[in-house]
Order: sequence, then structure tokens, then C-alpha cells
Amino acid sequence: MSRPIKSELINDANIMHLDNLKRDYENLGEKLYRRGIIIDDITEKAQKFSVAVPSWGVGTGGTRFARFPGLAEPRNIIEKLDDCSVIHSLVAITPEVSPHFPWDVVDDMIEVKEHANELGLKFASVNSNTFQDQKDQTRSFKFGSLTHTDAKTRDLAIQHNINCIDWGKTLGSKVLTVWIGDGSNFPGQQNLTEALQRYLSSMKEIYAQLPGDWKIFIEHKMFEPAFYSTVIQDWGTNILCAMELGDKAYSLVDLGHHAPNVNIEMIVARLIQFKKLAGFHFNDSKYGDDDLDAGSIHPYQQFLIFNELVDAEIRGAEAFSPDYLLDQSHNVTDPIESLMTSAVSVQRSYIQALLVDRPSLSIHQQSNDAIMASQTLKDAFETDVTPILQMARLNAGGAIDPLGCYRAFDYRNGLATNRPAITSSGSGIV
Ligand code: PSV
Ligand code: MN
Repeated sequence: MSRPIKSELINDANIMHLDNLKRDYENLGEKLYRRGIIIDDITEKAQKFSVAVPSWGVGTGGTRFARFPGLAEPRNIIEKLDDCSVIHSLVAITPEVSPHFPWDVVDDMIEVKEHANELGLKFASVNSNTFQDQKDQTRSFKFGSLTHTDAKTRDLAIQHNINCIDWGKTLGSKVLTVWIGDGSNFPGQQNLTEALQRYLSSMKEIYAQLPGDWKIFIEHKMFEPAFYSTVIQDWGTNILCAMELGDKAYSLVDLGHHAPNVNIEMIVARLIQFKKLAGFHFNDSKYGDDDLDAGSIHPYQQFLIFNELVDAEIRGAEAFSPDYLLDQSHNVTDPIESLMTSAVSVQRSYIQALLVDRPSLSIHQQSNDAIMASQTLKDAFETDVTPILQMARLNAGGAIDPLGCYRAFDYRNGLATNRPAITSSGSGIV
């Protein structure tokens, strides 16, 4: 293994936290025992939890206005994998990376797979990009891709998705995630019905090329880059398309892709009920698709989403096996630090949701006791599960304090000469 962070370094860094962790863990264990919960059972679940890292997330993002490059940014998929390995070494819950094509295409995709193997990483879903034109592209996606009015342009977008499946096969992925930026900026610009019809017929061609054990995930988004209408604008259109396509098609929820204040946990419950929940792109938002760090703005919402997920897990809901991925853009932080913090935040919500006293909740719901039902959720959300997360990391060879360990390691400065700054005056991805 050629992991950038050696396990000896993590073990050494852990030593100074061991005594405190032992005490905190015992203390929390006692409190949970009084609630009928065995702490080690929860820690075991925390260790089994995983969330994938987006290859595009390890680079500094940007806005429509500017991109401020960070120190020693990864320049290609090989270097992105190295950064993802640092994240996984420290938090021990991110063994998979989700690539984006053609951003991550190289001549030899086998080399990418081999490098991931050496780092002990695997690949999650592959993502197709038809929301921008590539160099030398013969027809433009400016006015749409899979839904373009011109059949030959649609064919180009369809072919790209089929290529993504092929690259994904080499990498060992089994999911294609499709998000399109298609839509319109002015009322009347697009026939809303015909655009969706074209989407469905393009997606049917892609669906037909899926290997038997593959799935296709549809990602909706309310607006941006289209500002008047988006073809797959919400979960309603999403699930209708997934149903139309067939059993291999599922609806993916990116937390930033809804109108402000939308009850996302309800959307999640509905998608589970109708066996169409693909999984998530975790991030947080204040105003729109801000792509802020998961749990940084609305941690209670994230917990409530996991409350639905755990409810489904416990009752063994049919066709329920959601994929978890982070999808963030980092403008003012070190992407590795943000992604580690987000991964742990998502894991925290899962663990808090496991602590919900479900028999009591059910009794309060049956008797319409709103205050006690609400308080039952709050009791779980307000439990500080940090010692569980720390112990899970320690058991799995990760860092008790991932941020502290990462800073002590000084990864970026060590790489600065090998990875010269990517200077660009243009805007980044939003
Ligand atoms: C679109 O905003 C999105 O959430 C999609 O998942 C893309 O694939 C990703 O961001 C990267 O641009
Ligand atoms: Mn997304």
C-alpha cells in the first residue's frame, strides 16, 4: 500500500487522546445503558457506516465570480485519489470515490483502478457530465443535452453516458448517476412536455445499455444553470421518470436541490415507500445549491432525514439500500478538511437516529402526543455521540481527532513542490 498517511503516524497521534476517550466512552455508555442501549452495538454500526467522496470535491470549487486556488490542489484523478485516501485513512468511513466523466477520464483507466487498489479505495457511482461542452465537441450542449431539440446533439449526450458505463465497468462501479442542467431561461423558450418526452426517450436508450447488475440514478434540481425551468426539476418528475424507465432506475436526492424550507425528510420517506430511493448527495445550504459542508447549517434536518432512513432500515423496507455520497464545493476551506468534517457529520446524524426510542415514539404517535413525540426525537438528536464516533475510528485504524492529525501531518506543504498551483482567472464550478 502506498497510502500518503502511514498508520504509524495516526497511531502515534491517537495516543494522547486515549485516556480521555476511554473516560468519555464509559460515561456515555452508562447514560445509554439507562436508556436500554448497549454502546458497543452502536459503535459497531458506526464502523460499518460509509459515505463516498466525490472526486470533484477534493479540488477547490469556485463561484460565478472567481476561483481562488488552494495549496497543492490535485491535478488529475490519480492525485485526487491520493487526497481521497488521506480522508479515508483519517475518518475510516470513506472507502469509495465517485468519479465524474469526462473530468476524470485518462488514456489508461486500468491504471486508475490499479492506483485505487493500491490505496485500498473502491469506486462508487460514475457521474456523467453533459452540462458543459468538452474540447473539440462537435455539437454544443448550450441549449440542452439529453433533451436537446436536435437529435444528433441528443445522440452525443446519450453516447457519453454509455461511455461512462464502460469507464465505470473498468473501475468496478455499478451505478450511473445522471444529472443534466437542461432547462430554459425564459417562459416559452421550451415546450415543457416535449422536453421531458425527449429526456425519457434518451434515457431509455441509456437504460438499455446498463449491465444486468447496474442501476441508474436520476438527480433532480430545481434550478441552475437553467433559471426559468429545469427538465428534471423536482422529486415528483424524478420518480415519474424512474418509474417509467424501470426497476433499475432510482431517484437521487441532493440536499441542495430543493426550494428553501422544503421538507426533505418527507420526500425521503415517500421515495422509500415507493421503492425508488437511490441515495443522497449530502451537503448543506442556506439559500440555494450552496454546496456547503454537510450539517453546517441544518444539522437537525440531516438528523430527521436519517430518522427516516433508520426507520426504514429497522423495519427492513423493501428495495432499501441507499448510496451515500458527499457533493460539496469548497471555496474558503481546505477540501480535505471539509470532506472529513462532512463525512463525520453525516455519520453523526446516522448514529443519533439510531438512538431514537422507536417504541416510545410509536406510542406517542398513536396517542397523538405531539410534545412527547417531538421530544423523543430531540432526546436522540441532543445526545453527544462524539465518543462513539471517535471509538469507531480508533477501532478501524482511523484518527481519534482527524482534523488535528491532518494538520500535524502538514500534507499540503509536503506536496507543494510536486503539485504547482493551478492558476486560473476563470470561474469554477458552482
Ligand atoms: C449539480 O449541481 C450537481 O449536484 C450534480 O450532482 C453534479 O454532478 C455535481 O453537482 C457536480 O457539478
Ligand atoms: Mn449533486
